[in-house]
Amino acid sequence: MTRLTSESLVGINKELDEYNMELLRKTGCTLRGIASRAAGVAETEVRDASSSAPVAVIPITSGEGIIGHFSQAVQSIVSYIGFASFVTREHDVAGLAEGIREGAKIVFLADDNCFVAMNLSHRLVVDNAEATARGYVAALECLAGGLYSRDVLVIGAGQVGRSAVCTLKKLGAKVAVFDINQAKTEILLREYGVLKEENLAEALQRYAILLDASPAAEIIQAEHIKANTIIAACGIPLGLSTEAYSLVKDRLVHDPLQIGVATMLAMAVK
Ligand code: 2YJ
Repeated sequence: MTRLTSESLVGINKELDEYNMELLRKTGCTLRGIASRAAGVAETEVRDASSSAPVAVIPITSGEGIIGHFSQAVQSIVSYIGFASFVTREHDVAGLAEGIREGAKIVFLADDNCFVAMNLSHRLVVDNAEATARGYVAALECLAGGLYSRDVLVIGAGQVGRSAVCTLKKLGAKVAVFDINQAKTEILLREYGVLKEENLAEALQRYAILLDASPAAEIIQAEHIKANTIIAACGIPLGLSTEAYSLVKDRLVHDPLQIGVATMLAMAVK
């Protein structure tokens, strides 16, 4: 995950209802529905857990430090899914101690390299990269009306892209991967038997179902968008040109944090 900026997070809490409606309109599923599907739990199970698992979000100052609005945005998403939640007043170790003292059963915390949710009762650690991959694959599945035997192009073979490949394979999709670093694609070819695409512009002419997990901007252009193109784009920044975006926006799922965090929570209650 690219380091988020406070500008991209500032309005999240106020816009969750609107975003939820947008997801429902595009995919037929709500944020909680997508997260539950991604985690492999019934939505009722997530709802039931919400009354017994208070959540603390702990601001972490290490490395590049606190990102303005980050903890508040995470907390607002957790709260939107239905869980009692709070941001600790203290940071770092003192924040963790405060969260536990105040009764948190699940904690969220992130530094520059790692973003996790931990269910303290279940001794379970959920990583944001895996949750984001699973969440976006679930969103893509809803957008596509199923992925079994469908051709899917994954762009980017970093942590999220690799995890998305694994999830897509489990769903029976025919997966192709492009990464600017071909050594990374080679590993996925050996591990999962994916198809290796070497020329992105050319590959984009052939695929209609895309999962963009790359941090590159402007890689998807208007000429790549077909009437049936659908895109789940977890990469930041969004990899579409302005024109490509306007052509596909009703068949595109993209956000800075919401699907990843909601899926972390659904995976953490399992
Ligand atoms: O607590 C804070 O405000 C900050 N320490 C949050 C840092 C958020 N971390 C990131 O944006 C990292 N790029 C996350 C990397 C996760 C890799 N899977």
